[in-house]
Amino acid sequence: MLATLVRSRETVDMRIFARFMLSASDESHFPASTLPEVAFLGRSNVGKSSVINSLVGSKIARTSSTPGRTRSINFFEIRPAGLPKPQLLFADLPGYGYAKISREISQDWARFVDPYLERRPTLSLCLALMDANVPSQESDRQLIEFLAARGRPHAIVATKCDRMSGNVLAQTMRRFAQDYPGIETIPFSAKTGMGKEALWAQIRASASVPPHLATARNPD
Ligand SMILES: Nc1nc2c(ncn2[C@@H]2O[C@H](COP(=O)(O)OP(=O)(O)O)[C@@H](O)[C@H]2O)c(=O)[nH]1
Ligand SMILES: [Mg+2]
Repeated sequence: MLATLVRSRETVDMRIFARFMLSASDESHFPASTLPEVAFLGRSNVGKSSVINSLVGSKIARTSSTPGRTRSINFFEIRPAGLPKPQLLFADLPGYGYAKISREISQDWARFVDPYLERRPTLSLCLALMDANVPSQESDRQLIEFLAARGRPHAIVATKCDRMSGNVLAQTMRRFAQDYPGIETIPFSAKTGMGKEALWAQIRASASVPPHLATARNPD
């Protein structure tokens, strides 16, 4: 009896299924607000799509080495294996912060990103991604101020931490704590999987999704 129980625990399917829903460049195209939603924000090339792919364990969000390609909000449905329905949505937002395209981008922001961040009723967590390898950016500070001013729950994901040694990483995390006091900051690497469990825990806590999402592991 016990052996059967143990075996069945071991074979619980922990996979995450993610499905691309739609790409919206206008408020009227946003999907219905029926599930808790997590927004991924940050400068172009910071690693937004890579973080999403790493969390769900498949290449669902398109990554690019050309900055500023995403000019719309890409929505994904997230469903843990064994549950019949999606439990939450991920939203991959357009990047900001590249001078060359900043005017177009800021028009996009005014037209549909600001309204999204201001009014989306089910938005339960905003993840502000910041490259751990580059100094603190004015545009990132502005984003955090924007979110704080609107009372949106937010956390920082420090990306590409595989590029630094343990010492430098510790220093960098102290710098984040100084620059953004009181804001949860998760060191992350899409390459090594560092921070993946911590980020899932944060997402689960904010979205109140079933506990096994937090410990979900994907086959390599
Ligand atoms: N070394 C390293 N490179 C990364 C990591 N995450 C993303 N990148 C690289 O950074 C570039 C931009 O990534 P992408 O996810 O497309 O960024 P986005 O524009 O914010 O969606 C790509 O060349 C990725 O391969 C990471 O954790 N470590
Ligand atoms: Mg992207």
